[in-house]
Amino acid sequence: MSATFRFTLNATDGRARAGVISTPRGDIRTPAFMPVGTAATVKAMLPESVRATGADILLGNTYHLMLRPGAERIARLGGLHRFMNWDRPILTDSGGFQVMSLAELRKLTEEGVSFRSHIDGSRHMLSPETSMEIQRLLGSDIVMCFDECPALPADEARVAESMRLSMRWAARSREAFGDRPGHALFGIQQGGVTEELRGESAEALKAIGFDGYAIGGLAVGEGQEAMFGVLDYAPDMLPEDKPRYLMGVGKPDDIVGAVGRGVDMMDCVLPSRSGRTGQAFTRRGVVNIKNARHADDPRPLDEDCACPACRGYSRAYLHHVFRAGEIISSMLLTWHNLRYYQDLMDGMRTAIAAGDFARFEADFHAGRAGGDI
Ligand code: PRF
Ligand code: ZN
Repeated sequence: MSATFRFTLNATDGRARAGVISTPRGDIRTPAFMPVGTAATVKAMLPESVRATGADILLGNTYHLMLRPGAERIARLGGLHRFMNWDRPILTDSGGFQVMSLAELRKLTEEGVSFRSHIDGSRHMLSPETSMEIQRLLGSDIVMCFDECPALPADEARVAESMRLSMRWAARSREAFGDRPGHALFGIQQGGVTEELRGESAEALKAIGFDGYAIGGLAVGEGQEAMFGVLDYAPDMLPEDKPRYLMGVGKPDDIVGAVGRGVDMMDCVLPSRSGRTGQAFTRRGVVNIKNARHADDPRPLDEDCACPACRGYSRAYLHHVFRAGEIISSMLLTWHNLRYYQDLMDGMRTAIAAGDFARFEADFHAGRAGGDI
């Protein structure tokens, strides 16, 4: 690992951890939530607004950006940071997961995945080598290994075979990534919900050596109980002195449970996507702003939130602009949801530093138990 990319663990409380990932583009306070900026934008938000919610890092997607507008074009225009006007750290996912969920006519071989674009039907190939090259062209600060995430339900033999392919791809990703000071490469553990396979995957990744370790293959339909079951052992299989990233998670209670089990980083489309469908996360639970009972409600979405949507607008207004299909509805609800997620992370970081995480978790669940909001 380069001296310019460093993880410092500042406090632990039970299995929960608080620290800082230092990068040349700025610090990432952990536990960290990464808003998703798939197409070089966090939808409905200006980058400075995303920063104002408290985000230290964004997630971008190799799959979408290679198809549109193209990695070479972004490189010619000065890289993804410059292109989207976000100068802080960016983590990019490697594309394999998105190919499997979005692309058409996929063909998986030892070499990689060939597929047709879901946008225009054009043919493409992703492999560990091409994924590393695209993420280099984008200028990503944290590059993810090229992996395969089996669709669930899948039998254990299929999950084992897929995990072993991902581990061979992890070695090829490491080799193709090379030595890039200031940039990090994260491995991705697979193995479904089988402890032995998770262990085998962790050993394979540690033998290769990465700057951080992701837990992949979860939140793919197994349910929270099964996911927490895996998180009861999976983070402890990974190096203590490197960041641990749970990919594609999750709802607020998933996030609190994951942090309590030793996860340092997460990403999810939920706060931004829900903002566009009228769903708001609050300290007292989920509010569906389209519901008629908000039509005359002068209260803010969340009394304890300092975001622009809660400081300046009533539920009645938010209900009206959502029903009217006004663009400001997506802007305000996305801002609120991202702020809620970042406040949640900040609360956890503070609680871990104070040795108070158990109380934080109890208060979090009690606050949401209130019923009708
Ligand atoms: N692998 C990659 N990206 C991902 C996942 C994975 O397993 C998941 C699973 N929740 C989300 N995003 N590369
Ligand atoms: Zn708010």
